Amino acid sequence: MTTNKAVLKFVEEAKNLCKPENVVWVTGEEALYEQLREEACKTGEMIKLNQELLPGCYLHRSALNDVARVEGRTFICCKNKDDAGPINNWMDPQEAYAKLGEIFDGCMKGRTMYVIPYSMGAVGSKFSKIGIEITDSIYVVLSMHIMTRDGDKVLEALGDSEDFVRGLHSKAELDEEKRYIVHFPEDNAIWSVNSGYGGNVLLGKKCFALRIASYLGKNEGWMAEHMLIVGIQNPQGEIKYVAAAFPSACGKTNLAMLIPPEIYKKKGYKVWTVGDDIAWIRVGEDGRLWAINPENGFFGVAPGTNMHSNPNALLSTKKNSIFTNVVHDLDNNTVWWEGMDTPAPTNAVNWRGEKWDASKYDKQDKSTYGAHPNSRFTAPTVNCPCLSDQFEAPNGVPLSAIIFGGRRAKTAPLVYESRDWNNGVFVGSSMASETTAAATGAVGVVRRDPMAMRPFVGYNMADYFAHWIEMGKKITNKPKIFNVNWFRTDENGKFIWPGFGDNLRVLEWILARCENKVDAREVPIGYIPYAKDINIEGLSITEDTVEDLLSVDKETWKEEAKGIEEFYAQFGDRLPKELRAELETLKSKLN
Ligand code: OXD
Ligand code: MN
Repeated sequence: MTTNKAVLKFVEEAKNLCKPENVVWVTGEEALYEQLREEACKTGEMIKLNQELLPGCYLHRSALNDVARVEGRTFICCKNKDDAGPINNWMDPQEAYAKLGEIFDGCMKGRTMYVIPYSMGAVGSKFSKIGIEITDSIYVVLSMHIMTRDGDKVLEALGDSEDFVRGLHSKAELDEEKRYIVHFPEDNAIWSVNSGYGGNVLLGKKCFALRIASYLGKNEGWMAEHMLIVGIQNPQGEIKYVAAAFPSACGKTNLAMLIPPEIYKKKGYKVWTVGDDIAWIRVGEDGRLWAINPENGFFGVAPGTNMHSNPNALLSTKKNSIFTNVVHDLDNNTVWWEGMDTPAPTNAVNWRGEKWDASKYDKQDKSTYGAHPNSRFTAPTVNCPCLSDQFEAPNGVPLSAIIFGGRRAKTAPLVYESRDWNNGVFVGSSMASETTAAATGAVGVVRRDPMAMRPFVGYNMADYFAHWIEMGKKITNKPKIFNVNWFRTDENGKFIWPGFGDNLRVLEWILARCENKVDAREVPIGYIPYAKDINIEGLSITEDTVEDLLSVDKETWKEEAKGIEEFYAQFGDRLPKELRAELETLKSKLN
């Protein structure tokens, strides 16, 4: 426990509102987690898996109506509606407190309220920030234990300070109609109710480390980004770090844990994971950008993860992990999902908790799936075989490059480099991708997703763009900004680029550009590689295919420029003039 008055007041107020039967503080002692695991297994909230094959691992099933983030029910509640901007849902803070207050009132009757002190970033580092999450869900307590640094050591680091994010969560009745994920950036507070799905309830992640932190970053002069951080070690042993933003489910975790192709391995290339989802980025004393991963675990999408696509992610889940909404293999009490490289179990239960017949599986028919397409694992970062030795570095790692990307079948080339910082911000601001299963709503529709932050900016997106432009003025030693697209398709809709580990070939070009070791060709959208400079040794594609992958079709891009202009229109005068100018430059270069 603590004597911190602000923490005690926060807990007291939550107690008075939610009226739990009792209150348990998460101290960090293993005995408490063990007791909670046992309790969750008794009530059916979790299933203990085969402890020989998967030590410390559990299976959880969410409610059927509660399997993804709910962007339509996610709100930014600041006093002035314009400060939330045209992309976010907005609610007046007083109205939100009143409306949710009613839902929270008495919602924990007969239940235990858990108080989780947690740190985003290494405990005590000046890069880190502290949160307290109050919840009535054991699943949340145990998942936060994996995803963050939690317990008494965090309260010690907090001391008497009032500087912590106040997070209140209740699964309440899991009522979809009363489900709200609400942020109060001006009060450093998050209220989440009627959901039990990770992205809505593990408040340290999207809610704090992106939405609230992006707001704090704007005010304090740093950046909270939806980016992986990865280190590439060359045969000389030098490691260069890049941060990359992709919309949800574009293979971010795969890139963060990339396995070099054989020929690269032989030469001595290695890849080190710092983070797979979120980066907090500051300007260092040396004028470079430095990034930390504020999380302590991976909340990865299970389907498609296998020993070929991402062995490091799969191996990360082999102990002390929680699986949500995957297939339960009853024969050996383990888990399975679509895209696993072992045969489907014959005696199994699907994510809905029903007996599952794998032989009826039909890709076109979701009702036949064993695992939910957005089923997840929560795995400790320490399990990752390629975890960077800089993972705990209090000041993070220096960035050589920032990479944006998305899923574009035709428009964007395999890779291009922006002309300078502001042009790079333009590239990030106009990013687009096809929607995926990570968020509820239509799948396969193209949507603009600036810096992959569309669902995660805690204030007006136009001001967020302005913040990027402002940051550029402070970085004396700027990383270069690139855009990649692994997802170009041929006339049959097949991916042209092999992707996965072979993406290292593109990263190699990017790093060579950062060190001025390779030339590039100027095209209207920026600089692209000469095809010969993308190493295709050992691949079955030819230099002509690379030429194709790098092609920039002016007519397609004129359409793209129109799309950007339409997207920008909603920001009105708040859009930074620098971005307007970049758009005009693009248009004139295309003519
Ligand atoms: C996620 C996401 O990381 O949806 O879960 O971006
Ligand atoms: Mn994400």
